[in-house]
Order: sequence, then C-alpha cells, then structure tokens
Amino acid sequence: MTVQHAKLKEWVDSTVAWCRPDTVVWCDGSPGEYEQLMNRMVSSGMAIPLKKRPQSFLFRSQPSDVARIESRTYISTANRDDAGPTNNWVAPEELKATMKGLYRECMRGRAMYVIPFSMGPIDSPLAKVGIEITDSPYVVCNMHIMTRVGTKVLEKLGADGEFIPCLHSIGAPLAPGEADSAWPCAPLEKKYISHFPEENLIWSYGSGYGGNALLGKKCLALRIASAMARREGWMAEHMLILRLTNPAGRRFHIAAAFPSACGKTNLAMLTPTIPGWKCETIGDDIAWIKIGPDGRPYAINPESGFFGVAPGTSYSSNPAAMDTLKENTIFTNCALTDDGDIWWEGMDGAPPRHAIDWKGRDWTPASGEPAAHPNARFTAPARQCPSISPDWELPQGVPIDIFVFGGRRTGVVPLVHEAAGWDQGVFMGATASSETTAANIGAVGNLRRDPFAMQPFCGYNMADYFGHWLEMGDRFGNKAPRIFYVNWFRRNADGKWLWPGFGENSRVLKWMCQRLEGEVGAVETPIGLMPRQEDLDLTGLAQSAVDLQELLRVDREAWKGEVADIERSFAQFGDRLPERLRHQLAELGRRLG
Ligand code: O2Y
Ligand code: MN
Repeated sequence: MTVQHAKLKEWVDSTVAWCRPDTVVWCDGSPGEYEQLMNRMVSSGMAIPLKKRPQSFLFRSQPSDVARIESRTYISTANRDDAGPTNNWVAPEELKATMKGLYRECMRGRAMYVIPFSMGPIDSPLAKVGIEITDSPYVVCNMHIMTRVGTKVLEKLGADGEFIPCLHSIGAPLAPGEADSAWPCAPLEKKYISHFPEENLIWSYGSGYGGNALLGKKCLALRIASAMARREGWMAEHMLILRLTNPAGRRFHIAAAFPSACGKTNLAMLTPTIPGWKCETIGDDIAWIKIGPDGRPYAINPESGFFGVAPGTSYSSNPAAMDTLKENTIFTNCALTDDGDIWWEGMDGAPPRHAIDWKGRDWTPASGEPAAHPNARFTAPARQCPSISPDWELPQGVPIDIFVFGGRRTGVVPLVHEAAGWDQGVFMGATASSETTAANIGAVGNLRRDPFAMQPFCGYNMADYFGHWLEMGDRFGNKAPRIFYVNWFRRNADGKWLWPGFGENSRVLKWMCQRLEGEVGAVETPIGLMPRQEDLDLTGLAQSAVDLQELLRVDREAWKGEVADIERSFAQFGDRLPERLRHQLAELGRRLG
C-alpha cells in the first residue's frame, strides 16, 4: 500500500526509529488480516478459540491489567487550570519527557501495527480519523470491531487530511529468544494514558486493556473529542442513543448519560414491556452531537461495536446483547466452561459445575471467588445486534428529542423527574451522582458525583464543559431537547429494589415521550416536574411489586443534604463555575425551604 500522507509517514517513521519494532504492519481492516492475527494469537497461547461460538475467542489479561485506570490517566494542557480539578495533570514537556523515556525501544521483538480508523461512518460529516500505532495484536482485532479500520480511511485522508495520532505500547519489549507471556504489559507505576488536547494527541503506555489501549473509544471519542467539540461548537458525550417508536408510529430519539456500570448497554437494547412500543439501538456508550440544518441536535454513534460488561448480562437482563454475542466476539476475562464456551456470574441457568476462571485456575461454585472478573468484557460488532436500528449508520445522525441523565442511587433520588427548562436540565447533568460498583475503580458503594457521566472522560476543565452545555442550549433555542433524570436503583428500607428495571424502564420512557406530546401531566416539586402515580403506565405490572409512592417520594431533608454535597462539589471549580448553575443551586435550596 502506498501512503500519500507525508505527515503520517513522517510520524510512523519517527515512531519506528524510537520504539524499534522488528516489523511494521499497515492494517487494511480486512477479514483476512483479523483471521491471521487471531490465528497467531491462538498459536502463541494468548487467545483461546471457543468451540461453542464461531469465530470467537477468549483472552485472559494479567490480574494487574483489568480496567481503565483513572489514577494513571492524564489531561496535559499548558495551563493546569485548563485541565481543571477533576483531571490528573502533568505539564506537557514533563509528561512527554517521561513517556519518551518509556517508549524508547519499547517495541523490540514485536511487530508495530499502524491502524487507520474512522470514528463514525466514513462518509459522515461528523466522523473523525485517527491513526493508532500499537504493538498489541489484541488491540488491532478489537479495533477492527469497535471502529471502521482500513484502506478506505487512508483514501479519505488523502495527502494532507487531518488525523488524530494515537500512540500505544504495551510496554513489554522482548529480548532475543525471550518467551512472551499470554498478556504482556508494564507494571502499574509505568502505565500512562495521556492526552494532549491542545494538539489532538494521545499517548498510552503500559496497559493492553480496554479503554487504556483501544484508543478510539474513551481517549479519542470522549477526552480528545470533548475538547475539539467545545472549540468547534458540537458535543461529544458519554451517552447511549436509542429510538423509541410509539404505537402511532411517532419516533423519539433519546440520548442518555449514565456513569460506567449503570446499565447503559441494557437500556440501549431495551425490549419494551408495554404493548405497541418498539425500541431500536443506535449506540450504547458514546454520542457525537452536532446542530443540523434545521437547528436541531443530530447524533451519531462514533463506534461500530460494543465493549460491554459481561457479568450480569443474561437473557433476562438483555436478550439482544446475548444474541449479539453468538459469533465473531472477543471475550476478555470471562470463565471457560468444560465444553468450550464462556460463562460469567449472572448468566442464565445454573452455574457450571466446573470451569476455568479468568485467572486460568480450576473453578467450582464452591471456590468462593467469582469465575469471571467483575469487569470482564465482550467486544462484539454492532451490526450483529438484533435491536440495531436500520438507521444506526446514517451519516447525518438522528435528531435528538430527549436527554436523560441518571445514576445508581439506593436512596433519595426518585424514579424520574423532569427539568422545567434547559438550565435546570444542565444543573441535573452537572450534579449527577452514582454509587460505585465492583466494575468501577475504588471501593464499592461510595457516592461519587459524576457530572454528565463525564468525570473520567472530560478532556478539559469540567466547569467550562458546563458552560459549553449552557451555550449549546442557547444555540438550540426552542429546538432544545427536553431533559429528564432517572434512578432505576432506589431501594426500600429492607434493601429491596423498588423498581423492576430492564424492559419495564420503557414505562418511564413512555411518560417522557408523552410529556413531549403534551399527552400526560406532571406535578411541580422542589427538584423538578414529576409524574403523578396515574401518569405512569403500569398496566400489566404486578401493582404489589411496585411501591410507586416511595419511588416518587421527595424527601426534603435528604435533598437538603444533597444541596450541601453539591455545594462542596461545585466549590472545587471556584470562579470558573457558570453563574447560571450557581443560580440553579440557590433556587433548589430556596424551593426546599
Ligand atoms: O474498563 C475498561 O477499560 C473499559 S471501561 C468502558 C468500556 C465500555 C464502555 N464504557 C466504559 C466506561 O467505563 O464507561
Ligand atoms: Mn462508558
């Protein structure tokens, strides 16, 4: 393949000179390339082919390399305040000097892959081109699924098109004759996931896992893209996108932001339990949103696959996901059954009597440890999803009617409330919170403010990001989507879930759609507009199973505690916090009395 792009060739040549790989492979994105790499990884023992699922493979990472690592993730801007208080910061010269030292000869004994990829359909006006350089064949195969890889991207780039350089190394050079391990990577203190948003540049070192290594996803499509979006007047959001069609055929497009491990993939693939309503999936994790010619916000899913949390996924929680995973899927850190299939906690049916756990050890239900890691993952093509919308790759995207924010809260936050206007909606996003689970970093059950579910993914000062949302609302004017806040996870005094969740969430989405159509009422409360019990369609739900009064209860005293916590969280932004949000907080306090 002849590469026309001088700047790209120069970057690849200088990386070769510094990292010293044994060979360089320009990826063409073909099925043959995927198959060849997988075959090699099977031969080396890194990948295990699954007898029960065609073209599917299991990988086991090193126990130290099982998740995104926020403590090793950096936003490196010239001025510290431009990264803001929620990001780790090191000055660009210092970080680059440290990382250059690590990158030196780091690919010895390995092949270096150059992956041209597009985030978004190649012909979309919202798409961006990235080039990932990596020494991990596992990363190449995952990028094949998660992004559009190949020669077409280079053709689009031409001789001087814009691209985002993404440099990745697992940080494990091989000496001549040295045997490789099944999951080579560097120790924690040498791992860096670094972003230089002022020059659209990503450098990642030392981890081969997920968001640390598949650089198109969190690094490019959220951290770098959020900074680009602010400069260029669009939005890069940690949001699923779905289309809901009512029995009359009216379509509603919903973009919803929830912190990691709050069920975004499940909601994106919802099977409505209310008759006549249909849900289609557009995306499960990231939305890029731009104002269309008619002044409305249009969203695309920049990805082409799902990198979903496996444990808890089952035919009862998410049948569409289960059917998506029948073939052509990469599984990471799941358990292996004796008949050559994968398994994880929460899958349908009884646990296997024996399996090999994610660490490669014999496992039985009596082992006392989970067989799959809580952050075990599947990487599967979006096109295989039975609920995928025929319009999921529309170049111009779909018009967004509704934004939803939410989190996992066992108390205080009701099932659903609606913002009375844009500023109140932005305030709801800015104050979103969630309790951590085993799939998050840190202790289980801690309350964490996660504004817009973007705390780990905002590539600049979060206060300026709030300002960008306010500004976008001003530009949307009367075309602005309505904003809602949901909590599927409230429990009663006995610790029991108050809401059944999953497909039943369609009842709450129905109320939102009916609000847009003026078909259903709401009452004003100190925290926003809420349905009366009769406004929610509960037909067919065992009434005794749902304590709607408790689900919709606004506990003023508990909310005063929220106000105090929000004040603390806002204080970290100092003068940079938009006045309009300060005003919203004061108004909430006043309404609570
Ligand atoms: O742990 C990782 O590396 C993956 S994190 C992730 C993956 C897919 C979708 N969302 C997330 C997230 O943390 O929000
Ligand atoms: Mn996510």
